[in-house]
Amino acid sequence: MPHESERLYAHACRVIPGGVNSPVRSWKAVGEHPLFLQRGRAAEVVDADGRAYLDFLGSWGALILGHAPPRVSAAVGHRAKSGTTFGAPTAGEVELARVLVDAVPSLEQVRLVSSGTEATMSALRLARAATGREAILKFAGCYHGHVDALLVRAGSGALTLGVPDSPGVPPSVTALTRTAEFNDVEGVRELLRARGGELAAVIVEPVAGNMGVVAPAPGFLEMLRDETSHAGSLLIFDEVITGFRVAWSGAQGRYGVTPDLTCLGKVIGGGLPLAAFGGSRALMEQLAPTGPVYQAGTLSGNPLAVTAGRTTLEIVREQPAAYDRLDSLGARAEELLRQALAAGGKSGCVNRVGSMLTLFFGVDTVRNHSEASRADTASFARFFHGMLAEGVYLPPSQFEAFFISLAHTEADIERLGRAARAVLAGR
Ligand code: HOZ
Repeated sequence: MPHESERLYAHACRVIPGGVNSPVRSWKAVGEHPLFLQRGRAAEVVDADGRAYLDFLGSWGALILGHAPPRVSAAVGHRAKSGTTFGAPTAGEVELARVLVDAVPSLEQVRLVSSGTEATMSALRLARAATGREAILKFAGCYHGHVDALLVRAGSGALTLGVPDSPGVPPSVTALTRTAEFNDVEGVRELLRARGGELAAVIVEPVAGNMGVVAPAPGFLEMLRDETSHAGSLLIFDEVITGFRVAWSGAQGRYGVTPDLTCLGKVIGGGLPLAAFGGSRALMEQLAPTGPVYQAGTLSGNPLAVTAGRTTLEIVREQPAAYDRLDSLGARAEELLRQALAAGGKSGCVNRVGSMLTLFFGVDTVRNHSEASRADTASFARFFHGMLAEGVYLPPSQFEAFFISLAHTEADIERLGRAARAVLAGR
């Protein structure tokens, strides 16, 4: 392990549990200790020992423009000079809210918060208040942040680290959480017809990103929309990853299915802590102060985060065919990774939606959590370290997504393919 990262990690472990502030970044799923990163520019990151890597983690999907886009950095720097937080409304929040409402079909109003976890937690509270019901349904392998009620058969770190139900989450809280299999169109239809009347909400990542990438099966999202409408429960799309990632209008625009409530995060913060949840005016006005449903935050709508988010979205909007470009870079990456698997004589498959993709080892298809959990995590771990040695930085778990940004070039994608081919051929 590089010297400086090792030194920092040893020091970190004394003052931070496991040396990290979020478990998946500990590399527990792939072995060895994490690299400490010190800077990034466009598609490249540099570790604490000065080694450069081509980055496909992109801060877990937050960096649609890559690292440190000069206009975003300048805008944040400028904003910081005139105050970083007031705990009072600022004009920028309204402008960002306007962009979100205009872009995302389900939104008439949004409330800004600081993390995806806050967004899903608040959306659930609102759904329960609005319907007067308590139970909710989520899908195995979908991850919605570390909200107590949603840490049931969850993806991401909960899946990677083998702790689907965390100690400290009272059984009485999760007793209200029902689970079903992602993409099981007929099974879930039946369940919703029988039990939908008990549910305040069905929450789903419209493209699963936390058991690795899994696209919705044809008809799955449409079925959820129809059946929740009949049952009088709310459909919540967790678009923390997919919002402004798989289309300007999110997965709901890409697939043409409009939920009642939407959670956003990652891209909309332009690399700073910012998230949002929203829906119709009638629902959102049930929140305090217009309504009785309490939700609040000292740093909600933080001026720095709002500036980073607004500037990022402005730049994306100015780029002609930004999402076509992300799609075509993604398609080429998918093709090259498939070829690398075949050339290396390895079994596996590549799942992709736009610029988010996962290379699963040892399985031919992954359509849900049980198929994802059969993936060969040891092969992934070897691949991860092999790629690192080739100068390519991937998410440190089989059950996460590679993210491509607008800073990646065609040459970067070819380099990803060459590295994968070299690693999988065992060179
Ligand atoms: N929730 C992220 C994985 N899907 C991990 C965040 C982090 O470790 O930074």
